[in-house]
Amino acid sequence: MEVLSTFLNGKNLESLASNFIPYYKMVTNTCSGLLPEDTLNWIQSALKEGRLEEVASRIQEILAASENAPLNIAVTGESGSGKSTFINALRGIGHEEKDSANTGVIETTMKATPYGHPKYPNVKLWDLPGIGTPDFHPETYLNQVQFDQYDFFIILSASRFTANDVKLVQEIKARKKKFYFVRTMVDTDLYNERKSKPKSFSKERILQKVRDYCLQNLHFEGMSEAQVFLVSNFDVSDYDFPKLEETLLEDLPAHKRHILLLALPDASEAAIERKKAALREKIWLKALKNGVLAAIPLAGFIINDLDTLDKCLKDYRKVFGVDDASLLQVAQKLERPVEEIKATMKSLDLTALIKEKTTVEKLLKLAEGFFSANGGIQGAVFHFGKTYYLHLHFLDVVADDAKILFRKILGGPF
Ligand SMILES: Nc1nc2c(ncn2[C@@H]2O[C@H](COP(=O)(O)OP(=O)(O)O)[C@@H](O)[C@H]2O)c(=O)[nH]1
Ligand SMILES: [Mg+2]
Repeated sequence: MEVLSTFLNGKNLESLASNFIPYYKMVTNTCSGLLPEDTLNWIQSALKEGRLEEVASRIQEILAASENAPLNIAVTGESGSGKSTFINALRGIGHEEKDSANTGVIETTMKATPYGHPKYPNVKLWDLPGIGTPDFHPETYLNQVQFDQYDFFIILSASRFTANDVKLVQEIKARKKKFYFVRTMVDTDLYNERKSKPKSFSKERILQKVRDYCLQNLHFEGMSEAQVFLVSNFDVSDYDFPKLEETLLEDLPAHKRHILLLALPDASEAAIERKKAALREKIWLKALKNGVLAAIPLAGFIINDLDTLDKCLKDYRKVFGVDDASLLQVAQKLERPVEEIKATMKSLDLTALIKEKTTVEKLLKLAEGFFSANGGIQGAVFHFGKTYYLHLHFLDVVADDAKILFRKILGGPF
């Protein structure tokens, strides 16, 4: 923030330019960041040369692209491998909800069916037809499902991967697309082993056995170097589900990573932290954009009225699944009154959040400290700083609520 305040007060482009990259790196130190290296360098020299309008519109473009990026995920595998259930799990919706992918039905169609993410409709999961027939031709199949529209492929199996799976993957590889092998239903493997051999049962050993078996099989079919993720579609916080999410995120380009990161279910504290870091970067970029614009005479300034703050808080609550509708769903799932859950949340009451004496005092102190450095606080600059901190404060409170809710879902106390 200091970098912005020095600039706003002294309009010192030289210092803004030289501080820009180190500050950006600091803000994004826990996430990988939306701005690629060449963009960072471009912004730095544009700032130095005072091309502020260009900087503002470039940042705006990048923010918009990250919010509107289309992401198409292909999910394939034999009928019964858990495709529909996996898709519902990634969309974070129950299998009995409306718009959920129908699970447990035998496939009859050869068409790919898209399922939009309920909160981020640009993110689409495609239920691809099974590939179980013996005379499977990967080339025809990929053309039929219009392979080029997908960002990557996920190949599911509930037992072992077949020659057809490998044939398909080799074709996907030849077309320079990414693929991931996912072995579903490991909860069933564990359950069965525990039933049949209760004395010698070891979770780790069974999982290792399943993994080795899958890898051996892939090897046998000609896939020597592969990774297999072991998951249960009924428990996305466990087994390799979190690792699968990490890997998908790592492999995507920055603007697509952002939208997937927001769309993934809040199924671990790490996932919640990831979202928080990504949003913190966005708040900083928006502040920088608005700060830069503020230096241009007559440019619009950041709006700080109650309606806008209310909308912003509501948006954060939605992103982290602590909005009214989500809380009601969780309450029903846990069979608890929704009021009881709401009573433990701090992000529900905007007025209280803003009025909270300590918070406001803290904000004012921070803002004053930063903004008085160069003598005198301009009204607009002060406002700007306060809004920036309020946004960060909202983000913290909402993310904390999300963690509280997550622990309750795992069975924590009320
Ligand atoms: N225990 C367990 N059952 C699963 C899992 N994934 C799917 N199922 C069940 O397996 C059956 C087939 O799943 P479905 O998603 O319809 O498979 P699809 O034909 O590939 O779409 C359904 O009864 C699901 O409830 C899983 O990870 N664990
Ligand atoms: Mg299905």
